[in-house]
Amino acid sequence: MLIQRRPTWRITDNQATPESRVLRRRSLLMGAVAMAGALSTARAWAADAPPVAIPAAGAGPQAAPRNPAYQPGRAITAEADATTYNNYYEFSTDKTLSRAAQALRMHPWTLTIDGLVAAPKKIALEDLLRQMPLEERVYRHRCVEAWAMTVPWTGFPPSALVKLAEPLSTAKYVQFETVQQPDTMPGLRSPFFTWPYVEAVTLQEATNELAFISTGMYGKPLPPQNGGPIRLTLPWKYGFKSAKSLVRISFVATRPDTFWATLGPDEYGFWANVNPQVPHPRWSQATERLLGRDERVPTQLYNGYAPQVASLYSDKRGEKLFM
Ligand SMILES: Nc1nc2c(c(=O)[nH]1)N[C@H]1C(S)=C(S)[C@@H](COP(=O)(O)O)O[C@H]1N2
Ligand SMILES: [Mo]
Repeated sequence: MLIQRRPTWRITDNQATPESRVLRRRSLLMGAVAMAGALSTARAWAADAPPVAIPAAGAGPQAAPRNPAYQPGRAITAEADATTYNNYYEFSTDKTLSRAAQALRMHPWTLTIDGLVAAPKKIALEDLLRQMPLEERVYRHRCVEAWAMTVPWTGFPPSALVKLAEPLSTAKYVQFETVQQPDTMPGLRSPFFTWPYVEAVTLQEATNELAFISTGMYGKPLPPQNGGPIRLTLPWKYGFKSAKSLVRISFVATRPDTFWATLGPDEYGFWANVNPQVPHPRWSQATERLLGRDERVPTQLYNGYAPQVASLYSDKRGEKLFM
C-alpha cells in the first residue's frame, strides 16, 4: 500500500487495498504539504497492535433463534478470524485494528431516525431492540477486495425499523451514518476521507427481505471492530455498503453522496452489487479468498442471493449496478 510501511512478507488482498489508488490520485491533487501530514498520520496508524481474542460473553440479549431459511452453503468462518480481520477506516486502514477498536464507547447508544418521516425521533438502542423482531441469520459477506467470510448475525430486518419510522411517500432512499468519536477514532484525522462514513440504499432495497441490521454475531453482542453496537448487513452487495456503528438513519428523496462513491466513483459505485463477471478496475472479481482458510472459491452473482434480490434491479438497466 502506498501510504503505509508494511513488512514485505505481509500478504495483502490484491496487494493494493481498494483505497490506495484513490489516495494516490487525491494526494497528487492535494499536493506535497497535505501529503506529508497524511504520511505522518498513516505512520501513527501503522503502529498496529497484535489482534486480541474477543472474550466469550455467553448468550446475552443479542442471541436469538436462527432463521433456517438462510443456508450459506459453506462453513461458518471461525469467530477469531471474523473478529480480527476488519475494515474500519475510522480506526485504521490496516486490517489489524480489532484491539484499537475496543476503545469505542458503545454505552449509552442512541439512534436518530430523521428526514422524511412522520416524526423524527431519537431512540436508545435497548429501547429499539425491545421493539424489533430479533433473529439469527447466517450470511455470506463479500468485500470488494475479494475476501469473504460467513457469519451468524443477530439482528432484525430494516423493514421493521422502517415501519417504526413511518417514512413519508416522498422518501426514496435510506441513508445510514456511522458514529464519529474523534478521541477513540484516529482515522477521523485523515484529510483523505470525507467523514462521516455514510452509505445509502433505495427504500426498496432497505425493505427487501434479505437486508439486515445486525446487533450481534456468533450469539454475542456485536464487537466494536465489526461495527458494534449496531450495523447494516447487506449480503448481496460489496461489504463497503454495510456501514458500521450506526447513529443516524435518514429517509431522503434523492440519492445521497455516499462515502465510497464520493471518493472513487469508478471503483466503488453506488449500487455495488456483487458480480464475478464485472472486474474491479484493478483486479478480477471472479473468485474470493475465504478468511481463515487457504482456499479461493468462485464468486457468485449477487453473492449467491440473486433469487431474493435480482428483481430489485429489473428496471435499472442503464445503471452501473455492479461497481
Ligand atoms: N463506518 C465504517 N463502516 C464500514 C467500513 C468502514 O471502514 N467504516 N468498512 C466497510 C467494508 S469495506 C467492509 S468489507 C465491512 C467489513 O466488516 P467486518 O470488519 O465486520 O468484516 O465493513 C464496511 N463498513
Ligand atoms: Mo470491504
